[in-house]
Amino acid sequence: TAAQHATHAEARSPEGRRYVAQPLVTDKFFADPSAHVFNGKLYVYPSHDVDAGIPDDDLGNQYAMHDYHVLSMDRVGGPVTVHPVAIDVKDIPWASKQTWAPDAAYKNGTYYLYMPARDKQGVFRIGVATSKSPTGPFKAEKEPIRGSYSIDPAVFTDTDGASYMYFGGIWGGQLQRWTNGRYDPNGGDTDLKQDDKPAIAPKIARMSADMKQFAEATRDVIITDEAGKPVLGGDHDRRFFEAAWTFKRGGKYYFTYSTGDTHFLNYAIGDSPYGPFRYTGHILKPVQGWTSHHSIVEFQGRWWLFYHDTQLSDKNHLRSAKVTELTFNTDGTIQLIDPFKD
Ligand code: FUB
Repeated sequence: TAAQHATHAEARSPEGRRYVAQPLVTDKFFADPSAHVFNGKLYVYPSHDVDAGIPDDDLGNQYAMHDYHVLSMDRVGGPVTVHPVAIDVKDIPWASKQTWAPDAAYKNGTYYLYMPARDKQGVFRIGVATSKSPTGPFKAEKEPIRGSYSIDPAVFTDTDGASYMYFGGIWGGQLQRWTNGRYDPNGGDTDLKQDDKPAIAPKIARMSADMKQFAEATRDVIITDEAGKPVLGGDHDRRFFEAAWTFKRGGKYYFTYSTGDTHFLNYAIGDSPYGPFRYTGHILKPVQGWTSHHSIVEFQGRWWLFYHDTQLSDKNHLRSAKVTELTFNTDGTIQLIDPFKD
């Protein structure tokens, strides 16, 4: 109603600041929104946040999600449809818990949902499920993607039709435990604690023709500084933490990500889907809540940043997806967004 709308527009953060955007959905919590345009309609594949009563810790145990819903809309700012459960962790044979940030892709009449979760041993893996509908229900493969690990899959399809998965996340996402190519349970809870060495790199692998496996060994995605040197582990304002998302514009590849403990969304630009990507700037200043996780999509001639915050709960693990317009400068750089108006 108009009255509710006015209330939202005037809503203020605990610090008394007003928000640039309002939650897309108010009766459920959705985070990590991965937006895609399929058949002229906008679909969002988010995490479905729930309160499991688990206190906050650095490993993210409070993010105890167990199913996914798809959101859809005909235009940004129009009504948002929340579709029924698309898949539940009990229907993912290899997974045990924590269905974290997903992504989706389409190829040859099939929709693919990519889902990170802990396997029965507690190790994060990435699996895929398929459907003939963009909103599911999705049917999971029996095993996770061979060679997959860690969290936050983001599948980018290039203009030549090749698809690539970017993935990884440090701290609770366990990427720091994979530095030798296999899982080291003693590999630490945060990062490598080598602040003067190159930061832990996110990963990329080209997808197989059936979109269900990696077609090659995973490679590091290198983010460089202005001198072309890898960003260092101690550079927490610029180094990769989680939430990879890649898009292409003007012939350039934009690798975007969250810096985690410094709460920025950043972008880095490259000439190939594999990188290297040169750090270029922040996209979004810190939102309310610890995590920041997003997607960027062109829809109906404009560019949109889907992101989340904790406006409705003020709890780190109960987040609301939002959308705001993203503006490019003529040189291809992105105008920094403040999630607050004042
Ligand atoms: O939603 C759970 C985790 O929190 C995601 O996988 C991370 O990117 C962070 O948003």
